[in-house]
Amino acid sequence: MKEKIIEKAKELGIDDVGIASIENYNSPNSMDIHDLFPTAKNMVVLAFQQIDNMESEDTQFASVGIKLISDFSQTTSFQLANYIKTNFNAKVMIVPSSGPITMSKQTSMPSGFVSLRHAAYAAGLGNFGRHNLIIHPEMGSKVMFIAILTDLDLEADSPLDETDCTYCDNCVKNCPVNALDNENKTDVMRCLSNSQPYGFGGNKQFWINFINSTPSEQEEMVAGDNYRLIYQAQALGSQYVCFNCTKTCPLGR
Ligand code: B12
Ligand code: SF4
Ligand code: SF4
Repeated sequence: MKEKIIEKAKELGIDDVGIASIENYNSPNSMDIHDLFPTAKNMVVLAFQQIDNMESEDTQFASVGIKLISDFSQTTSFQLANYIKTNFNAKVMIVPSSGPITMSKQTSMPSGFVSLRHAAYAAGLGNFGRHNLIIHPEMGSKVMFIAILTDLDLEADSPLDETDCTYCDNCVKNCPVNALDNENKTDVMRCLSNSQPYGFGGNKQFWINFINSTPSEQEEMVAGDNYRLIYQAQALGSQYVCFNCTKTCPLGR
């Protein structure tokens, strides 16, 4: 069964696959998987190599790379999930590449229902680096993940004991807002404000300023560049404009 799933994944263009048992998945700050899918036994974790848009100096062009990989991973994971469901008579649920996330006023920190980094670690697809991201043995830091939760019995892979991180500190030194200064903990609010200036925070601030402006100022605001960038980020779903911690990491092909 496991071999057939891996074979199908490769046929769909998925770069790597690992299996994690729910028992081995340990993300203390995320939801209990059984609250989402009570009979879940395993996670089929899928790894996707990022393309090189992130290296472009044009932030909008860099940003669409994430949108492209996200669309591809969403489609192929759906196809693979359907294959598992149909061929092995299993229940399947997909953890998409970003949402859903908790974004309540109380917790303030965005947190995924399921942590794909911890899932990838449990599935043997890599280990944490100094940038708090998973480093894949071949793809290095330029890799993204999706997971399929299933009630199927599958032989789980083992986590990798060692990290490939060389602690060269490129990621730390190149973070424009020092969000990686403290080891094992990204300063989420610093990263968010720098990497997603047209995301939720920028959008909220725009409307607060709008409410406090005169009608003629408001007209100028909605015709201005800032609003156009906010609109585009929401419409395209590509909100990241900083990739420094990923693109300056020398690991990977
Ligand atoms: C919300 C979110 C964000 C938020 C907040 C992140 C956060 N709270 O940790 C913000 C906007 C800041 C963000 C930024 C980025 N993100 Co993001 N993000 C997510 C999302 C949706 C949820 C993450 C989450 O739940 N975190 C909360 C909990 C789980 O984190 P935590 O318990 O505090 O975990 C920390 C510790 O475990 C620690 N840690 C450090 N060392 C070690 C060692 C071990 C052994 C262990 C167990 C843990 C550990 O690392 C964690 C971070 O501090 C995931 C997708 C998903 N569903 O998982 C993508 C995800 C984590 N993001 C991803 C990426 C690529 C990025 C960015 C590079 C964006 C970009 N420009 O492309 C930056 C990188 C920032 C950085 N260097 O940390 C990828 C990571 C891929 C990878 N190779 O690991 C993910 C998995 C998306 C995906 N589908 O692949 N992200
Ligand atoms: S995405 Fe940018 S701001 Fe966020 S941690 Fe990485 S380098 Fe820093
Ligand atoms: S840039 Fe250097 S320190 Fe940062 S994750 Fe990559 S190898 Fe590790």
